[in-house]
Amino acid sequence: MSDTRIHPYSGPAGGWGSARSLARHVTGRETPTLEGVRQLQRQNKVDGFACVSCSWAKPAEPHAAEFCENGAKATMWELDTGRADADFFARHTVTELATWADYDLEAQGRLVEPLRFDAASDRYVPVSWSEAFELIGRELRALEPERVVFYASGRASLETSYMYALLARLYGNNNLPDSSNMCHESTSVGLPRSIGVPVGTVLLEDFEHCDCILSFGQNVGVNSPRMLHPLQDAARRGADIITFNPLYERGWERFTNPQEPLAMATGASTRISNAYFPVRAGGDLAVMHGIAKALFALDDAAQADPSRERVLDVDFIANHTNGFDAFEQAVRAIDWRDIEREAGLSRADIEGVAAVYAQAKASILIYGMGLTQHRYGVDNVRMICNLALMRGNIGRPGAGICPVRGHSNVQGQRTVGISEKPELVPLDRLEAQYGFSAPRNKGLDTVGTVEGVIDGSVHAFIGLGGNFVRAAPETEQLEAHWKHLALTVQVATKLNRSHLVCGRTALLLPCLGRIERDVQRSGEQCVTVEDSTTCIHASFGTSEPASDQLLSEPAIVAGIARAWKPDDTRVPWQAWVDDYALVRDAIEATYPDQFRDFNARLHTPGGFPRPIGARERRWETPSGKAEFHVPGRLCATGFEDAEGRFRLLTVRSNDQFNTTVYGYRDRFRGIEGTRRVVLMHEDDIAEAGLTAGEQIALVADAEDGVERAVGGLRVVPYRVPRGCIAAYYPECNPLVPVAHHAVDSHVPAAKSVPVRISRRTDAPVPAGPSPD
Ligand SMILES: Nc1nc2c(c(=O)[nH]1)N[C@H]1C(S)=C(S)[C@@H](COP(=O)(O)OP(=O)(O)OC[C@H]3O[C@@H](n4cnc5c(=O)[nH]c(N)nc54)[C@H](O)[C@@H]3O)O[C@H]1N2
Ligand SMILES: Nc1nc2c(c(=O)[nH]1)N[C@H]1C(S)=C(S)[C@@H](COP(=O)(O)OP(=O)(O)OC[C@H]3O[C@@H](n4cnc5c(=O)[nH]c(N)nc54)[C@H](O)[C@@H]3O)O[C@H]1N2
Ligand SMILES: [Mo]
Repeated sequence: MSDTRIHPYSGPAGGWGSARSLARHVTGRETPTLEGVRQLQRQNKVDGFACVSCSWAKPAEPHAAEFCENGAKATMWELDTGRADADFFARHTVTELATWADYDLEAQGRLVEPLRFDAASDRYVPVSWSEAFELIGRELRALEPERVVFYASGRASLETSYMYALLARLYGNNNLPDSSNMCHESTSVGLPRSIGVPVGTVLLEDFEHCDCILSFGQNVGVNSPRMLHPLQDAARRGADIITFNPLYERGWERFTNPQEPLAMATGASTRISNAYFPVRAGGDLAVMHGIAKALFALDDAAQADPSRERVLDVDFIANHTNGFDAFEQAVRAIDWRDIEREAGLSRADIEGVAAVYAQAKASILIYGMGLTQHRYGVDNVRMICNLALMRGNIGRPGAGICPVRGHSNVQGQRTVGISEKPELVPLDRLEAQYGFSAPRNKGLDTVGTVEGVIDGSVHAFIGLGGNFVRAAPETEQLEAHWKHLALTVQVATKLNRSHLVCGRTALLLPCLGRIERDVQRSGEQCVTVEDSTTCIHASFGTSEPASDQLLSEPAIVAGIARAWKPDDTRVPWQAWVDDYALVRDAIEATYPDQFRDFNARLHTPGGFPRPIGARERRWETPSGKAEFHVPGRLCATGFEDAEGRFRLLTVRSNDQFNTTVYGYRDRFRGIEGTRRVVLMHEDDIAEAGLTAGEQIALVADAEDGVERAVGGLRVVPYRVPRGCIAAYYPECNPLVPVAHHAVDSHVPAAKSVPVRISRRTDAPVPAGPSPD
């Protein structure tokens, strides 16, 4: 392709760049322009739909346009006028489609009728819904329950998710991995151990009261752009915002609010971070230990001078926490030289951050995949908690921990029972409610599923959305073994790679998207989602469905359940499909404290918050206190540095939602026309004897005898710490060994994958425009 362009981007996040990028999507082929624009006005409004992109909080008083560039792209993508219909599938074999790029697959448009894979013709062919359900029911009855996996991507509503989890348990397993297993599971494991809750503690209003924000490993301008509004307000109030990220991500640098005409006209932008530190990938543990160490030193100095206030919140530590002494000893014993080396930052810089944090009255600590997707991602999360606990920054206005979640209802799915961990689900209550004995053994998570497919112990996979094969690690082996599955069922809106690796019986079931009108027997339905700040919102779709053959996700889950056990009366599946309010009543019965008066409170502007113990300084840990934790290490990668070994961080472009590639314009990073790049420090390029623009391969540096390589990547000089390189997800997933995952949480360690650079030319090259 000749239109590859690689050049630095100097604009802010937001601003005209986002307006132009959006205009392209509003006018693109895939877009029903008027309908798209009409729907955008309903996005994230009280009587509208909850955006299908990220899970950032939806304010009680929304902006006139409460959406961002990427939320708008997601809306347009779902309201696509293109159709991947029976004709399309008649024209292309599955083998051919499997060579297409992610972009080209989804760009065909919406899936519009149920399909079955026909091995003889190597094609997807239409099938009726009743036949599809019957096929699935027959297979499920024949399979051993332990061998079947029920995956969920984090978009499905609370109603669907509750039904789906119940189906898996009635069927007989807790094999309920979800996208969270590749994402914030380090949060779900780390936070309960430290502060007794699996979710963040801040509410949107806390941003109005904080005077300091520390952010680690999150890309706000791309992945949660609406969050730039509270950040901009905080910055304008004079709050200190300090960012740690190996890459200079534009959203944390500066922002022009597209909703402010004057700023748009003058090009004025607000600086977001007043200090930005390019930490080494995996170096945050060192940074946070350094901040803690500096806080101890500042506190020592304050103690020596009676006129000064203590830096540590000693009352809070005494009354609310456990394990402080061991933590203090461990931190004081660490040598600054080790901290500087591992962080790749200077002591003076880290002390400067500590001084700001020490003076702040209320601080928010934000983080994302840059902390969770590491071998020691759980330690990262718990170290964030340590910093908050030292200064009592939990459970008071303007302060708290803010993990920025991914999919628009990924947090909510966990809340209503999608979990492979039976101890996190009120099984006794489910048993009483539905008269069955729930399986008690631990189910498979994402890593367990990948391993199980490869070793043959998993026989069937049902996917409620998502693109598991593409999103998971160990791509090549996974795909090779996937074909041996007895049954694969994919519930989806658009065609993706996972649909093209078929089990012996393979079904592709098209569903309504959240923006579409969902009419059932009792009338128009709404669904609910939980945002990053634990607020629950109703979502009403009003757009005309892409096809009259689409079923809603609740109807598909119920259809599978009833086909598996036609005479079962334990669950009123049909009544639930007829009226989703009845599912909400059932959710409330299972979780009475979390979902009190669920149906009545749906319409609360800004959503209604679930009760979160840590917010009230109630610590639901075994000790009844918040726990300090000693990680015992300064580096989160889990591997040693070695000559020629790089830490590969896999990143998202500004033109994608996970494996959904909207286009080839990563505006903020100045990379256009291709995704086949590897971003490298210029000294590393020189030292490796490479030249900018050259195409190379990356090979995984794992000593398990498995060969993993990705080729055809163009070397791009980039501002990234030495020894770290960045490249796109999902193209680089073949490089991630399944065993390279976070301890305890099993999140694939996608932000520090050990790789080497190779000149071999036989490595598989990702589909999509080449960088020549
Ligand atoms: N438009 C859009 N929105 C999205 C998504 C999308 O793909 N597109 N995905 C959604 C989902 S499911 C999720 S989980 C979230 C993901 O949102 P994020 O949490 O922002 O995830 P990433 O973009 O993978 O990477 C986060 C950042 O971590 C940095 N980083 C990498 N390694 C390290 C490290 O060791 N330390 C530090 N401090 N930083 C590091 C990277 O440079 C990057 O800026 O966004 C959600 N929202
Ligand atoms: N190397 C590397 N790997 C990663 C990551 C990384 O940063 N680096 N990030 C990880 C993270 S954070 C996540 S969350 C996972 C994402 O993993 P997944 O959630 O499995 O993947 P998505 O790309 O979000 O799924 C996209 C597909 O969802 C379907 N879809 C869209 N809307 C709907 C809907 O309303 N209903 C249904 N049923 N289907 C729908 C469409 O068919 C679309 O093709 O990837 C993980 N993998
Ligand atoms: Mo995610």
